[in-house]
Amino acid sequence: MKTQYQIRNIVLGIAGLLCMGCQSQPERQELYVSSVVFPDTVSLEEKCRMAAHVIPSERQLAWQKMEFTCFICYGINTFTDKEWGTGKEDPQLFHPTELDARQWVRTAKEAGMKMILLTCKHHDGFCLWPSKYTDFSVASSPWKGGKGDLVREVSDACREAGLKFAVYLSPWDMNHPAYGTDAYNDYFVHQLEELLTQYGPIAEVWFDGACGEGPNGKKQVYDFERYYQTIRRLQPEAVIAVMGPDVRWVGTESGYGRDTEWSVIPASQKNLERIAASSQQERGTGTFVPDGDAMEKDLGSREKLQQAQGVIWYPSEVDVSIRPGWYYHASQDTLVKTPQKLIDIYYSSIGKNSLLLLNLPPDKRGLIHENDVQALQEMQRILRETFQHNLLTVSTSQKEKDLLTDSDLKTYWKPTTKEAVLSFAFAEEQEFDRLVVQENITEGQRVENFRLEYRQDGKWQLASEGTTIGYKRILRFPKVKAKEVRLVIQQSRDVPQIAEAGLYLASEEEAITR
Ligand code: FUL
Repeated sequence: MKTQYQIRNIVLGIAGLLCMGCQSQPERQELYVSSVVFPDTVSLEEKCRMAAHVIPSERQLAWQKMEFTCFICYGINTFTDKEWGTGKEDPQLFHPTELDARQWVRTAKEAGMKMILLTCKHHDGFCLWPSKYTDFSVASSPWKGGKGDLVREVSDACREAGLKFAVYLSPWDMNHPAYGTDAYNDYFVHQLEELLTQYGPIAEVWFDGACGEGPNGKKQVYDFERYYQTIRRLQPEAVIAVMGPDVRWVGTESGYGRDTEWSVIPASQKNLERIAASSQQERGTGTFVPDGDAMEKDLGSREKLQQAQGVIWYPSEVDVSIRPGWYYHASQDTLVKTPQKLIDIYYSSIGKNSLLLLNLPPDKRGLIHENDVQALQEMQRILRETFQHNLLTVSTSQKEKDLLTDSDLKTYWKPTTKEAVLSFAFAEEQEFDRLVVQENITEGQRVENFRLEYRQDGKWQLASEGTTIGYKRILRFPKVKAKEVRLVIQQSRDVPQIAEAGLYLASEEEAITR
């Protein structure tokens, strides 16, 4: 197995031209799209170097760049006031009176979210579109006289507003009589086919990890490989999340990601075999079925690499609800997360190399409740104020400033060694308490330890420090005032490529300092 590399040798001649900090000689580098299997005898240093050259697939990169996305949990549970249904509900219960998908999309868009993921079918099996393959759907409900199609309304509203659309289809189905038999896998694939062919481009397909019993008391063996093939065939640009090969569940529903978050993590022997077998058509991602413990604190450290026989690009998604529950409950109207809490979550997810998938559950009317809208608007207003002015744009370090503040991952600062110092000077003292930094992940994730220092009384002082950076890392620290600052890369798996950086002074309304 270990002889089959998914290596793409790429001559990065142009890299030297793109970046003023780079070595000027064209450099030959190996990049491994999505995964690499380590050779039999290889040192830890070499494993680290190889892991630092694993890069995301195009679909994973496009997904990561969205940063902030919206989850909509809506369905029969909304009307029964439950979190999980039974599959025995009367479809007549589904009866929104003022449903407005455009209000959902507007709310998400104004908050800066780039995609909406809709629970097209939850564990109860009730479908929000009129599926040909079951009556347990909106077609049997009084909503729009049984003529409604919520998947259509949400996907149309997304397209109109320029947001991406994504589908959550629960493999667990408490309603379908075939659940627990092979015939259910056919049913599930048929439903996927409906969703993936009738509603335009799909950016993400989300498979929940929950797997319980169906109506006949049996559990289902899901044919994930067949599901993945169906998605790749019909929507090749869609990432497959959670119980899928492209996007990893962060391991908690709290909204708080890891301080050290590697997008490159070891793959099990079984998955390495699958990857090796599927490398031709799928660059290694076609049949990777998640099987590790997503909740472990450490997933990708050097210690983990030491044990590993191969690694995969498998970035983290943080899913969390704006309320205690995933579904709307009137009793939780006063328990909507505050703007400050949402901002804390923002820093702890997007600010820690994860994508944030924030759930906004519409109510029985079919609207996102006023309290939720208000909390979200406030969150966005405060964050906008914090990040309106990148102080590095007024630094006198012209070369670095141009590379690091152009919002382009592919122009980056690259030193000649793994440990390096990036300095900035200001004409006058500046006050700041937030650092944003991004690696050029199009050539891999590399940084293992870094510090932000500022000069005071002729001495360098620590402002803050972190471990991984990855796509994006934001550090919060008590306000400092200085004319000189420097980013010190203390440890890296290969020569780092710092694509973007920013120093900011937080809005006082964040009311959080660390
Ligand atoms: C969980 C489910 O069981 C919840 O109901 C919800 O859908 C959440 C996003 O994932 O596994």
